[in-house]
Amino acid sequence: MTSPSVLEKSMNQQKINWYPGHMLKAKKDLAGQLKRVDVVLEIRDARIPISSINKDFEEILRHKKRILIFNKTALADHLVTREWEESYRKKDIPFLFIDAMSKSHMQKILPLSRKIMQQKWTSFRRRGIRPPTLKMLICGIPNVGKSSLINRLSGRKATETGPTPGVTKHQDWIKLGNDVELLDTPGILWPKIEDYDTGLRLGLTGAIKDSIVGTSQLSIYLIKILKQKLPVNLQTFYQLTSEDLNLFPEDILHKIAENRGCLKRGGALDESRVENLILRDFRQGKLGRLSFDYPNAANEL
Ligand SMILES: Nc1nc2c(ncn2[C@@H]2O[C@H](COP(=O)(O)OP(=O)(O)OP(=O)(O)O)[C@@H](O)[C@H]2O)c(=O)[nH]1
Ligand SMILES: [Mg+2]
Repeated sequence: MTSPSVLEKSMNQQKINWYPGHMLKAKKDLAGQLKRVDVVLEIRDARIPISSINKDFEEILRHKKRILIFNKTALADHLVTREWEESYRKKDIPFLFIDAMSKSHMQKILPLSRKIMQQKWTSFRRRGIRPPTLKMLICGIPNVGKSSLINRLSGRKATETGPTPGVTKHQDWIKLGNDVELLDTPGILWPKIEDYDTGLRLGLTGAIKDSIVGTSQLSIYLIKILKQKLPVNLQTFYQLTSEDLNLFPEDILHKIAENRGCLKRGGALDESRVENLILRDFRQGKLGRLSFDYPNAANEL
């Protein structure tokens, strides 16, 4: 079993930053809007379909029409994504695997939402009532691409986006033509992340601030996974030798620092610089497509 010590320690030390009041408020605000919306788009990260589940949503959204949207598929291992699609096909919930950077993926969302509303709208029409505006709420963990998706759907910069979690601070209704409205909401996590791997996966994919988990932990964890899953990419991208790959992750990080000249004045290795470098390379997709959660029973990497 993995020791939860460091992650827990860093989270406990920073409790104030960890579950800020605005997340609790965001959860209440979300629940408060549900009566007004027809369909909820719950966005998850395609690289971590399990770790990006906020169980609080299960409770809040249990009576709502919901579509699960797994975003950032262009960064996920496509074979693993295919397995996930297979597994979701067996479940009784509409879902889409998309990438908000791809225009063509966007075209599936509105037709699916309208299809979900069809029965209700048909009964409206039968009674001579014009179906009202389709109102959709977009929710999910932080930094998963909620606002990017809204911008893509609306074809303009309707809402702010950014690479760090917590960019959207308030709810915001965005009009899409004459008959659709989308509600952007702040990202929400749950108060206590019990599982060590879940915390690190949320950290690596950007849902939790680096300062909370720590760039040292994140980069070591990432190297461990890259060693197993994408050793060739790791080796070639950072000009490592095949012997280097047999080293411990901490030592591989040092090799990368040497190769990339991450040095402090005086020549010592600049650990924080190399940690940030590898995290940035990974997040920009330069190290290859990587999935962390698997649909089969053994979810371990
Ligand atoms: N590669 C890739 N990057 C994406 C995708 N969707 C969003 N991003 C990037 O992910 C980061 C977060 O996007 P946002 O749209 O701000 O995410 P959010 O869920 O609204 O985040 P919060 O408002 O902080 O909760 C930005 O840097 C986006 O450019 C995607 O599908 N693929
Ligand atoms: Mg946002």
